[in-house]
Amino acid sequence: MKIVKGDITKFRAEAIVNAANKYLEHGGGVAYAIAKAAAGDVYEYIRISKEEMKKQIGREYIEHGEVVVTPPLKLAQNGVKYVIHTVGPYCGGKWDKEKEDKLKLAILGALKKADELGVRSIAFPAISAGIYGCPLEKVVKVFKDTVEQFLKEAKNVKDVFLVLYSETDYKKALKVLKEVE
Ligand code: AR6
Repeated sequence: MKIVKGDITKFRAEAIVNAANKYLEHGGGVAYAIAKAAAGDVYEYIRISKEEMKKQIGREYIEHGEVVVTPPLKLAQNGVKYVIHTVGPYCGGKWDKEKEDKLKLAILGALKKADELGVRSIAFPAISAGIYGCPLEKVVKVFKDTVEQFLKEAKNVKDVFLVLYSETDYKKALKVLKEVE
């Protein structure tokens, strides 16, 4: 697992993960950025996402751990084959075991789907660490633990990246890794 600084919409990986909400509305944050970069028109990507959710899940919302896959459209130019939408917990600054379990499910759901699709490289944003207000340090720690455990049994996924958007978050994330190693 590698931590990198950058914009996930410019990142080269076979799959990129979206930190979505349960309705796949892509109204802000990284979700908006991915929808815009993929389709140009955000509403068009929301429409595609909802249509795929109906087909793949059979409902108009997803639970933590459930994921929806959408085509990369313009992101194909970065080598992206799939966008995998997952929903993390809402924290609002609070953190407890329940949030941790929901975050684990969200990360694992995306990893398992990628593996099933034959993906070798996958990039994640810091799920729930933005608008959903979970502490970045906790998110990074859960991410590292979940990925390491998953990679022991993965068939196809080899490279997992955590893409941090701001310099501050990137530095914080590196510090967490140093502390736990
Ligand atoms: N590349 C990488 N990371 C980014 C980018 C980018 N282009 N843009 C933002 N981030 P957030 P959440 C970081 O709020 O907390 C949306 O409206 C950002 O700095 O996108 O899971 C959804 O539709 C932060 O560290 O996701 C949901 O309603 C991380 O991505 C809600 O927000 C996640 O921030 C989900 O909230």
